[in-house]
Amino acid sequence: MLKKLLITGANGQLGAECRAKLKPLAETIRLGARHGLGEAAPHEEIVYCDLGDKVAVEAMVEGCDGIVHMGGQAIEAPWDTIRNANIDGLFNLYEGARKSSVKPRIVFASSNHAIGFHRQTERLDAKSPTRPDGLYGVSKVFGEGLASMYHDKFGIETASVRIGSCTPEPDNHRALSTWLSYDDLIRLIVCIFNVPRLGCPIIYGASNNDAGLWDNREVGYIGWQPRDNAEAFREKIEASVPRPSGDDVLALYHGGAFCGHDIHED
Ligand code: 15L
Repeated sequence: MLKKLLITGANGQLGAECRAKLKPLAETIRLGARHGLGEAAPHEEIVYCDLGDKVAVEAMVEGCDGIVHMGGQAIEAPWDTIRNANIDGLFNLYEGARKSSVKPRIVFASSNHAIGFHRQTERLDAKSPTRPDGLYGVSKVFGEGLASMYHDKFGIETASVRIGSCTPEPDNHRALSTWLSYDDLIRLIVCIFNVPRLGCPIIYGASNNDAGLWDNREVGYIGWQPRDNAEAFREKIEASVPRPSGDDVLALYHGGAFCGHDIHED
């Protein structure tokens, strides 16, 4: 059992899910966000900080033997926003980990948008080249690189999870391939903290979807077996969501709509 698990972005959709379900993993859960965490339960500590604030982030990380980093900018945005949260913010987090009195194991919420410009006709694994589909995707590639460097140089273990579409249920045709159920996400995080030697793997965060595009055989040693399958929602989606045409980015690329976004200026 972990002594202290930090969940960043704990007020976000996935952070809140982790807050609700990861209690059995640690004696104490430290929750980080800029605002909106409500009352702390007896096993919780609340820390408000901006990821761009180095001193505050290092203090937040100190003493945590596990980190689930869900914080940061989660969709495409102007560069300043991405740089503060996902570039400077992630560097601050890893510097906190390097300087901490305990070496944490980290789950980094990377994204499918690190490989978003690969065509959906290709199946990808951890060795496939990155192919980001926007500034947000580039920041996730940066994060994976940072994790790799802190592993090689300082022995800090990170699982970079390229999360697909993590929602209560898949809600469009692309998500029939990219969906990750909340329960499979939680099961994955538990496996990441329980495996004796983690290393620094890339893991595709998708459920056991019949229409899946990603191959996780390289990380079989983690013992994660996703159980949910987006196929159960196919009929509902076919009946309620128009199918994108074959030349629509939604149907062409792993990253879907993100591939069609322009650079966001302020
Ligand atoms: C992501 O990385 C986003 O954080 C999320 O909002 C979804 O857009 C998801 O990817 C997706 O590709 O469905």
